[in-house]
Amino acid sequence: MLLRNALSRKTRTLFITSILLAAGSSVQAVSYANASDVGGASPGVASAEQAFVQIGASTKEARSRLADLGVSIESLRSDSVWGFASPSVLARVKAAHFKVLSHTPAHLLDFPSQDARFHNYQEALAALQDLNAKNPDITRIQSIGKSVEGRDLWAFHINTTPEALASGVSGKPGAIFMGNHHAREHLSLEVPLMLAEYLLTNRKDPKIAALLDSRDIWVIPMVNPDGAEWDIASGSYRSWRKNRRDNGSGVFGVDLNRNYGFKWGTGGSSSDATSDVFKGKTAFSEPETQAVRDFVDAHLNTKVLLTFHSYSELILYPWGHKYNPIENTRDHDVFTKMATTMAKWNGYTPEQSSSLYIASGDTTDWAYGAHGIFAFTFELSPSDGWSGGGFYPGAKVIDKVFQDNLNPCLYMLDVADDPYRVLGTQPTGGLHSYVEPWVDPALRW
Ligand code: 0X9
Ligand code: ZN
Repeated sequence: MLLRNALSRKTRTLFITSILLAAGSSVQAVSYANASDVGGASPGVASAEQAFVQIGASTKEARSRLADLGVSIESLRSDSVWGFASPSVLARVKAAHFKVLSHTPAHLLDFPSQDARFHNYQEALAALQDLNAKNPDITRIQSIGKSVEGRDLWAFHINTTPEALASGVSGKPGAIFMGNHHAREHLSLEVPLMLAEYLLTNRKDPKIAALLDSRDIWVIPMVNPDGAEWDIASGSYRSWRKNRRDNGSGVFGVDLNRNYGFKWGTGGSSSDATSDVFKGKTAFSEPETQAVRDFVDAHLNTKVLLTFHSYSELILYPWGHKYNPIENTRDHDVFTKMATTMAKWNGYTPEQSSSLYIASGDTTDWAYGAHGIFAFTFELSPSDGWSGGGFYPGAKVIDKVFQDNLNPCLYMLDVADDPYRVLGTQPTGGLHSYVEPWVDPALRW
């Protein structure tokens, strides 16, 4: 029923289930947030409110045009997309003769429950501190910068060489796992956090020990703490995406995944500050993206990077700012081989990110474009927003989503020493027997 791109991958027929945080959730409001403000626009001013809209669009070109106009596309099928649009974005969409098929003010969206297990900022830090306390010999917590509102951006370092741990600099091949660029994508924090926990809990397992001994591992689970806290601070989910940059006139937020400085602003992002895909005033205008940039620039041993987002069950690789594939065919082959291999474990759809829609300024285009890092975006579960809960699938999915993505993460770690070796068809002598070209789905690491 659906076109290739829209179909084979996802029916991302979204629905944003929730906005309201479950009563009794342990997620706490924080002092930073002004709970009387709603959605980053003028409180209570209906005309400034974001809306969740369905817009007719049946090609990737039409979707890219909508992204250009400032729509934050969250879900798509063959004939239309769903996404968020501010009033001014919506006006431009209509002026461009797109059909708006449905329109739901953001505050009317439904809500999930039982989300206490998700980590807020303090809880995420506490979880890292706990892991650090249990594994002080091979872990360290480091701030890589501060958010717009002054929160530390925490990085969790795992390295078995004491000098590397102390200095934060290692000669071992590096892997970075990141989460929560987008505020409402809370599951994208849980998975890297659980990965750190898994690696340390199983540190005596010979296979894991071999990985830990030979890799420089960084987990940066919450790149956008202000936005994530804002999303939950009132006790009701706000479906907030951006950071909390004050753009003036009661308008807040820059889309951090449009703010990286590689081909910044060349499509699929907006200069309208009210847009959910506002690219910021300049490339790397935001302290959060600056922190990631500076961190990666200072860790040139980084070979692979995985940034978690949600949702749709996709494995995305550059380019995202244009439809053309990566020019370096060998690199392109590595990306596609890694993506298809990882997809055999998690069942996600591997594809170039611009097949979804063109978007410039994202993490992976920059990491690969600036540093040649094999950088992937995972769009976690659910595949479908209507039945799956969209950004708010509930805590019940956390364990399965982590398990689905464990082997892909271990594979990323494994191949980090030399990602080009995935092109070989023979056993590589790597740490594991994921022997290409087949992958045994039952393989346990
Ligand atoms: O639009 C995004 O930033 C990502 N999707 S999300 O629903 N998590 O917001 C996808 C980015 C993929 N990259 C490009 N299409 N360039
Ligand atoms: Zn995202």
